[in-house]
Amino acid sequence: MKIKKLVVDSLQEAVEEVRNLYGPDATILSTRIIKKRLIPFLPFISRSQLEVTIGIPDTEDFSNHLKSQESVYEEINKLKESLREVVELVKKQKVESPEETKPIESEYSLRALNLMNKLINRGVARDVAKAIIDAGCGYDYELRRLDLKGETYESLKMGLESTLNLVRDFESSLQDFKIIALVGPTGVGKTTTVAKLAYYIKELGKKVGVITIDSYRVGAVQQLKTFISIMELPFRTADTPQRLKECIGELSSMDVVLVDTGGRSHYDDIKVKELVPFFNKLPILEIYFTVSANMDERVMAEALERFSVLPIKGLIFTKMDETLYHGYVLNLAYRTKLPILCWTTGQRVPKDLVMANYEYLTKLFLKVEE
Ligand SMILES: Nc1nc2c(ncn2[C@@H]2O[C@H](COP(=O)(O)OP(=O)(O)OP(=O)(O)O)[C@@H](O)[C@H]2O)c(=O)[nH]1
Ligand SMILES: [Mg+2]
Repeated sequence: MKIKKLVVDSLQEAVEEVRNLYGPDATILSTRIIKKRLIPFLPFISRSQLEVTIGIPDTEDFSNHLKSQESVYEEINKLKESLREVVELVKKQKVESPEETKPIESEYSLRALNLMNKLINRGVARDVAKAIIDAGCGYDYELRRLDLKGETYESLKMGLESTLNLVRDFESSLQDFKIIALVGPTGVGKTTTVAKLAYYIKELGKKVGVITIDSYRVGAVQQLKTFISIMELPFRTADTPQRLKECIGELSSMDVVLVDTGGRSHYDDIKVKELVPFFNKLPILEIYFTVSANMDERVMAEALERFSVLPIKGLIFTKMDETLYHGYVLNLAYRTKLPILCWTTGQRVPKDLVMANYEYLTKLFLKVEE
């Protein structure tokens, strides 16, 4: 800041002078009354005047400020230019491949999009969610977009019915003798599910027997034996393929024979392949790949691939209560086209079992996210 002094006759004059000479930012710092001699050698002939001290802000400071502002504007302009180039590039790409870059939003009504997002948020892969929503939508000529065919629940159910396979005729298929075996990775809940299924089939008024080939783990045999004896159902242990065939023969008067297998790490190819001779040439056999719904979907798919040395007939998903991402279940079922037999929803035997049905699945995905 620069300091100047002015001598004026009045404060009014001082204010005007300061404004005119130094602009609106100058300020009066102090004033002092002085005596000015009218005739230099006659000190008693004088008059009073005002000496004003003025503060003038440094012009250099302003220019620096302006300069830094200018460089900010320059930067902004450069950014704008680059942004314009990016936008042009994107537009060009859109023209070159209209299908790939076509925004999905423009194809669907808001409520169809909402539903699709709901599925995606619960782990359903985009392509699977799209297939489900497409199947639950029709073209609305007024909206000029795909819209849900009915209310959300009905439309989602319709979508699921046309895209996913479920074992719907399980009860009626129990007319003839059959063997149902559960295979899958360790600890997913095979034994617990065998016990739940045994109870469910018994409650249908069918005769059911249970065999375990998980004979090398004493605890595992005991666990299932306890469940089955409480239900007063016949139980057998088979440690060789030959013994399994004998046990099946012994239980041939049953409507259903359930077979529990010991869990095998799907990374242990030898252990998985050990199962093959047990199920070789067994008639009327249905093998269900049992997997936990809380597993990563890539691990599920990998495990299924390894277990496919056996003729897998369908899928069972356990521990539905231990995940919110039920989409992984849909993804595996959709991609493999294998039918789902049932889900398990907790540890309680025989309670926590849901035989596959589209209503359950629909409600599962329409539940408000916690
Ligand atoms: N939360 C929950 N737990 C379950 C469910 N099903 C089974 N479990 C539990 O998972 C654990 C393993 O269950 P098992 O039935 O022994 O599993 P497994 O596949 O037979 O195991 P291995 O024979 O060792 O391969 C037990 O603690 C069960 O209570 C389910 O639907 N939900
Ligand atoms: Mg087991």
